[in-house]
Amino acid sequence: MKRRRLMLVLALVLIASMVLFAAGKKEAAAGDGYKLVLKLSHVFSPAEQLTISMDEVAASIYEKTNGAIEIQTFPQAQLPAYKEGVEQVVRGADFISVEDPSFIGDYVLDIKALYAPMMYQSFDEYVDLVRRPVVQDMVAKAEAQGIKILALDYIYGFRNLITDKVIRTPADLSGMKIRVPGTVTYIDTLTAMGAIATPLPWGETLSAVQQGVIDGLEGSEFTNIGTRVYETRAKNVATTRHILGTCGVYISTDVWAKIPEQYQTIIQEEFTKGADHMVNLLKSQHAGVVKELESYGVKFNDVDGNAFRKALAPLYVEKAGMTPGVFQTVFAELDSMR
Ligand code: X3X
Repeated sequence: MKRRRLMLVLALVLIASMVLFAAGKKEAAAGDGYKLVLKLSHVFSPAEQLTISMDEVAASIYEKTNGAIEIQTFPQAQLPAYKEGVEQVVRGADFISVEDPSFIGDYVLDIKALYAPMMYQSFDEYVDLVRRPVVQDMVAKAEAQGIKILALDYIYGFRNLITDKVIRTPADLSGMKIRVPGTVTYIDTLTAMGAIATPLPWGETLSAVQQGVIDGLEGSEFTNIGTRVYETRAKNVATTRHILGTCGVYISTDVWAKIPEQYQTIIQEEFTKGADHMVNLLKSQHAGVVKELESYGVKFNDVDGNAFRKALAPLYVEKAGMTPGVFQTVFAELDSMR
């Protein structure tokens, strides 16, 4: 008798907890009526992992917030991108800009010590560094400028020279017009390397190569394969690895502050997970992408790394407005990893 009574009580407790859980779920599903639509803009093409990752993160956030946070993604600069995209964030639009950190350099000068040439030997070093105090200080400075940084490590690969002739030394670049994204970091880097840095939006780049307006560009193997650079006359890749191509994810601090905390947590977690997934995926894919590019006639060659490092040395000096010693701090952190 006693046993039966115990079983009955247990069954009742189980039913009650299921009812409460369902009610709670329903409440979460119905939510509090909060709804926010954010437009996310970047310049990458549909076949590139950055685009795929942004779509995956947006879908996951939508699902985990029961539709409360809807991120509409716009690739290939369909919406304001590059500098103009970051300006939308600073203006407080319901907008997420996904650009490399050099586009934040106008607001946080110290970023020039993070997104600088020939700093990193691996993806992992950069992923580790962005979690260290010296970079978190930069993140805090960005927030003071109205830019909430949700991620910095959507890495799309080391950028190499992609040209119509073999490049091994800075002298080989003399007189060559090499396309770069339009920030001081890229312009200064390719100029120091010996080229005529030629800023162009990505959308105009491949036609400019084909028409001979420029002699080449610089980008990663993932860019090369994802946007079919290999179909142009620029079939020589000089493995300078001069910049680690990576994107950050930026939203207005004012917009961020209005988002309920439980949704902020989901958004942050999903963008963090998305970057981690993309880094691991691209690390595993790189060798195969190189082989595929070679099968399309792309030729890779080594370069005189010391000559390029010597040419780039003047760039590691703090410019006016940067925190004194910030380069040394970054170098010390990187040395501690090696
Ligand atoms: O701000 C994001 C990066 O600077 C984009 O670099 P870019 O303009 O060389 O484009 C890379 C391509 O993969 C885009 O499809």
